[in-house]
Amino acid sequence: MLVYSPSQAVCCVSRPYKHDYVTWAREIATASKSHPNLTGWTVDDYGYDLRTFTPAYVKQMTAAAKAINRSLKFVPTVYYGQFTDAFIAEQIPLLDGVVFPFRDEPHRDTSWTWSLSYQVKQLAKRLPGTDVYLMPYAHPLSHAAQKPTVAYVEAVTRKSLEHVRAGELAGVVQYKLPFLAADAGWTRPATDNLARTGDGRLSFVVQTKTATEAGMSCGASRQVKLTSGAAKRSVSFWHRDGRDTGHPAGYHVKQLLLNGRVMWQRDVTADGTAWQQVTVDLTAALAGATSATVEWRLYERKGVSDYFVDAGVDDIVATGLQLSDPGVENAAAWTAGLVRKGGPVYCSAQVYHRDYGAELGARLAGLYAAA
Ligand SMILES: [Ca+2]
Ligand SMILES: [Ca+2]
Repeated sequence: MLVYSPSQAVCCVSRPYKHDYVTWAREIATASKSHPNLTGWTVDDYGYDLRTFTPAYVKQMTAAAKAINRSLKFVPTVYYGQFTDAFIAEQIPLLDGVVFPFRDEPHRDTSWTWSLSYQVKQLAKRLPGTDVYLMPYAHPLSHAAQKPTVAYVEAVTRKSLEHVRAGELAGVVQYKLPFLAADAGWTRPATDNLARTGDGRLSFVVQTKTATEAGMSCGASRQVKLTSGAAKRSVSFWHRDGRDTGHPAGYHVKQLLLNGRVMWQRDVTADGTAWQQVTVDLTAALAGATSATVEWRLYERKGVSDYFVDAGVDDIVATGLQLSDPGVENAAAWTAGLVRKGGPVYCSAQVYHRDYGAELGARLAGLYAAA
């Protein structure tokens, strides 16, 4: 059971006991006596409200609950950056565990999964003996550039279950997983599909109000085989972004690299805002080679402080090269080759699912059945 914290009052207040958490503790404990599936409760955004949740107050809360049901767990929600040494010393001994929402801190994003294992291992080391429940965002996270996709939630959940098996997490709690057709977010609007064709595209993002530095980048790289005897080798693809010549140039640059060398690049302010096709001839550069790495990348030529961009790539055609999933319809084919350098420049295969809840539910059920 989740109860909102005082700092969330602008949007949400849990009723009827509002911000009286001692009464919440007592009433949830009472309810748990007749509902054995109610085994614990959390306060959302707890780590932002430590002026309310002083050690003395938390002791009152847990004493009220434990007097009724000793086994009811209090596992408040704490973000990665809130696990300070002071929090660990003062708060952790009072708690039965924590819910840890994964959002790629110090950034804020629901497309990038590569920092998850590091953060889980850090917490396991710093909070020995504490039950940590990882919470993947299945519902859009405010101020994140992109909604979580099916492939994203599946990847976070799969990694989390591996950490459960390794004893580094106590469990996984899905944040607002749409479970029934009547739930918010069960389907996604067609306007969420930003692919040129089909449902998927590569996406390269710098979020609003996000600082970057020169040299940061994020790329989607793929190993390709060369078709033997081909007279010509090239890659053509479609690209688009929301910036045109009216916006400042010299910051975000779209690139195609071959074996780490830039073969093509365009500033996002060029080419308007419609899908454009380009063909890059790689014949000479690949003379004598049998395999190669191609990479689509967003590169920061200069750092920005608040300059949103979402650059898409779709409908790749490889000539004289073998590349699977050129239409970017299968996120898993691309995820292993994502490379982020230096900071909050994001890239991902964004594959839209109209029936988000049904598709995600089926994939998660498969993961939990195998766990
Ligand atoms: Ca596509
Ligand atoms: Ca443009």
